[in-house]
Amino acid sequence: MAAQQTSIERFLASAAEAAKVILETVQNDGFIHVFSHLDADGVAAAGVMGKALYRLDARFRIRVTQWVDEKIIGEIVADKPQLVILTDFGSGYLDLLNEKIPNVKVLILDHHQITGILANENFVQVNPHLFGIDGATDVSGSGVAYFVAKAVNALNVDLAPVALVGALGDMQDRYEQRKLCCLNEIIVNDAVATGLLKVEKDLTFFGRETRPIHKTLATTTNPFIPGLSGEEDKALAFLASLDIPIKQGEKWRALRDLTEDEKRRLCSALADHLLSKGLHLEVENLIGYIYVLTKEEPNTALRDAREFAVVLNSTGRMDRPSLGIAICMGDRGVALDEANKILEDYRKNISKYLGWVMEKPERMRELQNIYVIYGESFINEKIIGTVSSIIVSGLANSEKPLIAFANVEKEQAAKFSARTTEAAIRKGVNLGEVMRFASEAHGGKGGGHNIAAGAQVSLDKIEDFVKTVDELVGKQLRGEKVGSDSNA
Ligand SMILES: [Mn+2]
Repeated sequence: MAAQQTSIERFLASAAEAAKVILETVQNDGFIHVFSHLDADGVAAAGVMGKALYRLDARFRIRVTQWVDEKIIGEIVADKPQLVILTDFGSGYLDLLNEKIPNVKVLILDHHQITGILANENFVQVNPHLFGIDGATDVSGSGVAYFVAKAVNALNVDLAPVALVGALGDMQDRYEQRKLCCLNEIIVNDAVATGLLKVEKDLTFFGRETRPIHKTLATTTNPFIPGLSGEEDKALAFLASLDIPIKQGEKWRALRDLTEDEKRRLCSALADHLLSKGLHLEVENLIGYIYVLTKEEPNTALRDAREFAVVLNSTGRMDRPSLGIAICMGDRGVALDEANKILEDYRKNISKYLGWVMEKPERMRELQNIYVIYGESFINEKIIGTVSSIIVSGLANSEKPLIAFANVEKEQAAKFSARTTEAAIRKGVNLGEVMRFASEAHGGKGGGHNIAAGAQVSLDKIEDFVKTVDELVGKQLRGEKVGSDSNA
């Protein structure tokens, strides 16, 4: 899967071209509008671009939204910017951008699948897919922004850790042992070379820096551990049986605090436990690459790049992306305290939603080829993607993708989020295509990656859309192509 050197070189050349546009705009004292996606990767991308522009003493503003539409573009145009920079989205909206802002310089720094044609000399698009590099695994939106920032000024190499946080937020660690590869690996090497990152191999359970070890075990869904996942008391008993103390004095111990010997015992006991449940998982599957931000305080969420990503994601999803951006730009203190509170609220919301979904069977229905969560007016449309990701990782039939929707009353629309597993992708599922074709068939819009995608349709089209998605996934599972690719 590794890209050829030449594609990487061509990608970097296009990043340099975008950097030139930024430098020219700043030289002419142009006003720049940065416009980014609200997930962890988008917030990280906005932070990378924001810091690069700040260092240039540029006049700019940053705005973060969940999607691109006519109304938002109208507001941006009304700001009269000399340059619009879209990060972590844009490639799915080329036609719309061309129609609505044809006469302004636009940079599209994205890694999503490209739809439409770039036929405007004011537009520069930097996207790995243009060079045969997989944007789902090999570089994220913040990574694309990073390569542009680095081409603007080599000093911006210190933003490499933030770019990796974005990649991990987009779950790009899908190579063996959860390694980041290809363009992401170049960023890893930059971060290591500047002394800002240390790469270790360890148990990859989430919460390594901040979460009490029994909670880490109980909240693990990747892999899902029957008898431990979701069961804190059993996780406590499990650790007690291994003579692993859960506290050091008054302080809870996190995974990072365990000795090598304790980790070895934990690993082999987990392997035995999984085997006893009929899951043939090698211990190696529990071990993987850990990305440690060496300049961050130990036992804080920013120290572990995967935990950092969750902090950013929560600020975006809870309508406080400026906090996440400030942290990416180097702010700690008040911004970080505030972000930690937001993270708490975010977690409470997620567990409320998970409980709600599981409470009644009609809230999650199983169709022939997919599962559907009817979030309707209960689940916040900004959080439904996270809820879907958590639920899909615990599904018994992992070849069936999951789609979930929430109603956005003021737009009379339903927002769908679709998630699936590697197993389904190996069988031919591509949710980006499914969401795009199914939504277009019912007057909406959609797209994304093979493993995670989204769409929007009007409220009266929900059932028709769900039916089409079920059919299209069925087609893909049978190895048939979906839709015509006329506008790709
Ligand atoms: Mn992204």
